[in-house]
Amino acid sequence: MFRRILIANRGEIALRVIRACRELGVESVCVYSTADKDAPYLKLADRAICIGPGPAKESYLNIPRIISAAEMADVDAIHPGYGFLSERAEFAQICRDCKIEFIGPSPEAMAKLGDKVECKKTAKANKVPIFPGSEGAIEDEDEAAKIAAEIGYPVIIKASAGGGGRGMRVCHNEATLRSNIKQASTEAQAAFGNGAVFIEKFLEHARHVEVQCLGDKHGHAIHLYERDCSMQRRHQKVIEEAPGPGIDRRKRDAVCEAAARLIKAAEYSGAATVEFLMDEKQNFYMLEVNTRVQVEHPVTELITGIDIVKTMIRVAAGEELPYKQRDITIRGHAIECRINAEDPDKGFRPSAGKIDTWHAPGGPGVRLDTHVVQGYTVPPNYDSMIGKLLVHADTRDEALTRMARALREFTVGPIKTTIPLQLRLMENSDFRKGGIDIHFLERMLK
Ligand code: MV4
Repeated sequence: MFRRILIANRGEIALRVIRACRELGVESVCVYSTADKDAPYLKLADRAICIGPGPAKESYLNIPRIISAAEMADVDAIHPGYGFLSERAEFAQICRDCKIEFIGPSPEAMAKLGDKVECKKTAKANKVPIFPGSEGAIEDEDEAAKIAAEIGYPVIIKASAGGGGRGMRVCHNEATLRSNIKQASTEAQAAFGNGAVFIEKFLEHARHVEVQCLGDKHGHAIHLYERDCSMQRRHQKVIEEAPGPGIDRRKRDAVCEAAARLIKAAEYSGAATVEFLMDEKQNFYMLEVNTRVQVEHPVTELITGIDIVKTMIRVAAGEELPYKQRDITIRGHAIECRINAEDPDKGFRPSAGKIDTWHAPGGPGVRLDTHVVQGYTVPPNYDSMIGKLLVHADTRDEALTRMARALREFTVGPIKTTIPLQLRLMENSDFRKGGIDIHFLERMLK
């Protein structure tokens, strides 16, 4: 096991990794920007090192500063958390060059799965269902039009290096497809330094189902079942849950086994999430692979009893996965609400500032992952998530009721949060039925 780990992140995920380190008996070194200098979680790390000013480019995204801190603190490994440098293959490569273990996949596995065209090729070769479309990157308009005529409209243009909905265009006919393809490629080149685009069949009504996977450096890969993350707005998830409501046993096994197959084929080590869209008949199609620990990983921890962050650290240190697939079973139902410092009544405008009132919920089956305490000031520099409220119960219905109860206990002020919206959603009859699609929330807010 490692002696000491540097955490190249901030907020609740930095605290989540500090806690995992403490339980593993590993020292933690947290880096921070001046905007986070008073953050209380820094006191829980064994050491905290300032790496620069508030803007992420000068701190949490600044590779030389992070590597300098790692060298100075003499760490064995770096945990990147999510966001920031977590999915940058160059960063994983620099860590390797500096003989610091990157807690995540190899740069090769990251690059292979992070490139959507490459990822789809690997998926296809391993019988993981994908949307029909171009086999690789599209070279010109005529080629796009020919493929679209075969698969039928609507089609969607995506950037191979894009992700999380960036660089996508839906086309309902040949004219719009032709006029969009070049522009999409030019924009992808400017945004991602890679102009490769591809097209696939566009699915209108779908659920977002993603499968949590774990791999080790000895060729093992398992899945920890799925999460449903359909409750989202502008590609920002608002509520996640596990298992996916109403998914049949056979479909569940099929999607989860497909995801684990892909991770194994990529010789992946660490935590990965394979994203799928699922239609009304529970047919599923792979979208992309996230090569990091995700915000919503705790819902999976609650239903499986497995500590995903500790397992990531163990496999990065070279240990074999301590679980076989048959050890993984689902117990009950878990729901997560992402608590954001935003005002849902004002277009989800960020609501940074000092938190004078913070009464956190508790009691049976409640977990709160947050770096916030009463008196904490939310800095304006970063994303607006201030915590994740989770519940676990025997059934989905009990979990929904428990979440409503916990949200009612939660008092935050004077900043605005998403709590009132999430409380409304817990009482929404369509959500309670289960199986809402990815457009539900935006439809409801209109
Ligand atoms: C799609 C799609 C429909 N058909 N691909 C958006 C994020 C990126 N991961 C892929 N996305 C989509 N890809 C096909 N072929 C619809 C979306 C999509 C979406 C997916 C997941 C969660 C929310 C979404 C919101 C809008 C569109």
